[in-house]
Amino acid sequence: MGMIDNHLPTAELQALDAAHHMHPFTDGDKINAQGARVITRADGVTLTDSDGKEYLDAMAGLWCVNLGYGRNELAQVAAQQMQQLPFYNTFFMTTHPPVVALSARLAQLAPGDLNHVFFANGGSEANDTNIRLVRHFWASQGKPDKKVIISRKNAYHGTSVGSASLGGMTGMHAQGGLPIPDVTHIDQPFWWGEGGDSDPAEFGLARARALEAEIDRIGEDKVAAFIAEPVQGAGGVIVPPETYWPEIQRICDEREILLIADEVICGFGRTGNWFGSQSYNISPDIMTIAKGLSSGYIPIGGSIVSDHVAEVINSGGEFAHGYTYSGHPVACAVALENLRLLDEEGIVEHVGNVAGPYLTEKWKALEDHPLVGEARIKGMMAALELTPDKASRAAFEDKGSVGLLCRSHCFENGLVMRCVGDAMIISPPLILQRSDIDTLIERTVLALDKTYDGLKKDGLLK
Ligand code: PXG
Repeated sequence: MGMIDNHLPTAELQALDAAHHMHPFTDGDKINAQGARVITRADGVTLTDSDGKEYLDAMAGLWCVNLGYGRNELAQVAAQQMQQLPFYNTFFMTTHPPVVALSARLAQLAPGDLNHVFFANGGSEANDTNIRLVRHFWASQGKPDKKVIISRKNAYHGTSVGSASLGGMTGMHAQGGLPIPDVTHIDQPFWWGEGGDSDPAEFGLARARALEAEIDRIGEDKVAAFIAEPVQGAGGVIVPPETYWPEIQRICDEREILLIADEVICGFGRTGNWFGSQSYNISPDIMTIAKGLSSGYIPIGGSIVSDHVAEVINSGGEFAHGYTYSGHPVACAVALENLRLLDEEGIVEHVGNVAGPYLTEKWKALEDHPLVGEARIKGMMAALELTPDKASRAAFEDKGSVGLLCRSHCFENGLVMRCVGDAMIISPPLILQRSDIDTLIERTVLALDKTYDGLKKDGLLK
């Protein structure tokens, strides 16, 4: 019924896609010449393409399908909500049951006094909300100059003009004249790539103290907030040294600035707790959420804010901000059902106590492979740094090419794994079972072996 099941042949789909569809973060000429991979269905942790080939999806879509594919409960809830109330807005003194229920549930799940939710359609929009929220928060207390937001180099916070400015990716800033004014970026806690001779603990402290130095440089009376992902995702699954977050928290406690934890990837079980902030003992004033909130089944995101922030914003008159689809009833109903399933099926505990530890053991063992310099993992997000020389933590000369090569071997082997430069990245559905993890590791090793053999043949290794 209405499903695009008997689709056009692959080549025709590719030709139409090339003619009419512009892809995000893609070289247009390249994809149009090569033809896009067409994914037609998915179930559990497995994707199927238009030629019937199956892949283990070790990226959970785009870091989001936490619950795995094919959960009919979510489809049913969406259909019911569409029949009962497909849309109504939450502007103009109005609300509806799904947005009320989801807000209350998120307040329950979120740590500390994070009890109030402002909804968006994804992470970028939510971070745009945060920019306006934190600046308005200080301005409405008579501090309009307190508007600088400190972020980090190589952070990812979205692609709208505001959220991409918060992000620290120079390639993105170069397109479109970013960042917007009053956003600055400090160095990231990336020991493998930038730690030099220091030990990781010492390096973590130093990189945290860069925040203190930046606040002093700008002047505390001009800084509104610091934003960071508990574990950087798109930047390459950068798991910070254990010393990093306690020191950041100390600085945020001592200084009069707000702390925004961007939980778009880390939230909803990914790190073994409901939120990455809990895994690192962080007490944010605002959390950005999206992705796993609905397991990617429908677009929804938001900002969960503390009692104090909400109090100030609420007492400041009208906050002139919001999206047509803020708190969309169908999206809220689906998210609520997703949270119910994550909870009732013990999936966060499964990550913390079963799948996470098992994957960690297997992933860490990949450090024995001649191509792998470091295997990093937190819960169910992980990276492998590929290197031509482990001892010196050297990078490949043609940066990024080895990662791409390894990624193409993964596709051949029926494994979807992403590369960030020459780091291989996974962020699988949280429902992964032991046997799935064994398959994932087997296919990873096969791809690493093929990559290694190819490099050796070409004389690119020491
Ligand atoms: N914050 C974080 C931490 C994210 O990872 C966003 C905000 C933006 O969310 P939306 O829903 O607006 O996309 C993200 C998104 C990648 C990749 O290639 C990562 C993201 C999005 C697209 C690609 O790793 N993360």
